Amino acid sequence: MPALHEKLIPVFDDVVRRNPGEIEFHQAAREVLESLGPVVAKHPDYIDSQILGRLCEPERQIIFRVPWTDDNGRVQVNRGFRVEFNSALGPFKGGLRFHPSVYLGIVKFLGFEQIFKNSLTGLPIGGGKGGSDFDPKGRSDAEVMRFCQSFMTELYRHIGEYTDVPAGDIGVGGREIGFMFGQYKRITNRYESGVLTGKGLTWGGSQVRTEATGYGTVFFVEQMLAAKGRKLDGMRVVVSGSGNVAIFAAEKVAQLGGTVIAMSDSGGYVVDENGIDLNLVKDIKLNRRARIADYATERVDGARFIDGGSIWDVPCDVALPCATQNELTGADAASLIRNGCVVVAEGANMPCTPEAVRAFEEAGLLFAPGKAANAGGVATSALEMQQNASRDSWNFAYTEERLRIIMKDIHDRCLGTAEEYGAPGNYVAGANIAGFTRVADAMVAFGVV
Ligand code: NDP
Ligand code: 2IT
Repeated sequence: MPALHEKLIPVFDDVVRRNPGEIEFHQAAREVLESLGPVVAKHPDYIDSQILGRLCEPERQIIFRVPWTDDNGRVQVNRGFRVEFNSALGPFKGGLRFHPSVYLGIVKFLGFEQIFKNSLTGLPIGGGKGGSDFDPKGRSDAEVMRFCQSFMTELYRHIGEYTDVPAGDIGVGGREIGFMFGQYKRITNRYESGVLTGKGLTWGGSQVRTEATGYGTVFFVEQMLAAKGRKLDGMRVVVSGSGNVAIFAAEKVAQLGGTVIAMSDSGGYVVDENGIDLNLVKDIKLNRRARIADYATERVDGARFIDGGSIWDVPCDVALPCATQNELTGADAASLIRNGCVVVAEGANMPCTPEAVRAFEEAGLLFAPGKAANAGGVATSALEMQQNASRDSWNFAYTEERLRIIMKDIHDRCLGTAEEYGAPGNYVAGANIAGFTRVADAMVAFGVV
């Protein structure tokens, strides 16, 4: 592991001591702290005022019981979380994840990342995250509705358009946001559109929010390539996952002339050298909520499904990990490098292990961390809040252009900051430092709160 600045060692030790067993949170905190050596060397006041110590401690953590009844009349009990990490720049903002692997350490890692990501967007949003260990797989719409209603029956008292604004993440899409908004509206007797983002287009949602994370990641890649005088046109792209982020990343790649040759889900991956048929993926994953394995059986001409294995063994020019944390290991990175990959951009949150990121840096690949590359989703959520606040709605083309400009600004801010702090071309350093300083300066201004 790269060394930490001596002033940051106690900060990291405290994170480990105070949050035992929360390994994903330790990993996310360490990644940010490793970048901040040059910042604390230049600004000792950040250490004196304990900005780092305060940043690593959530403002508020809520854990609650979520009881609900399944279709067989049996009572089920899940655990709900909301970690309100930092509100220096605006209301807590970040998604809700429903997945059996969710526990406090996952929610905290995601909430911590969200602080810096949201700061990077330049928009007025703080950082938070929530979710549940509820597994939506195989559940009927009625079961998902009852779960969401029970979840919101507790969560509603903690959120609000000026307080905390949740959205989707793994396992939470338009259907779940609808059930939760309906319950919030009923309990509070208020049509408070700005309390959740990712809403349906007829009831306060924004154009482009569904597409925003994936599209934004590809806009970011476009900028990285442009900085090297290259284009996505003609490149072969591998996208892991086949959920919200993956599907719309793949769609934008195709629009810009690239060819997506492989996608995956938790059961394995499909390779289609002719270019993945996205309409089929959308039908399988979004409409039928089925498995990516079905792609190979339904599209017979040349597509193959690999059960297990690693999607990163498929040779490509561009790799977009868009599924989940730590899905791309050091060994996967070695295989991408060996096969001549030139760009890796994280559509998911922390999908590359620290070993993988180090390997990319050593090999001189272009690597974009999630807090920069996938910030388009939350940025468009902030645009949704803006439209809700002004009771307005913008058209698709205008909103997409706003997203494109935001991603270019984030890209340029990362490169400019990396240069300023002596790490030219290092998007990890640029994203962490630029994200951090904006939050830190607001915290300094507020005094010890
Ligand atoms: P979805 O639930 O829509 O899709 C998740 C995809 O990843 C599915 O294909 C799923 O496979 C796969 N996946 C999930 N968990 C695992 C796992 N443990 N192992 C292997 N595959 C897995 O989620 P999103 O597309 O919204 O989220 C994907 C990533 O992007 C997450 O890291 C999320 O935090 C991040 N993100 C999402 C944003 C958003 O706006 N939605 C914004 C920024 C980042 P299966 O169908 O088999 O479960
Ligand atoms: O990780 C993320 O940025 C998200 N899941 C989106 C959060 C949001 O509030 O839109």
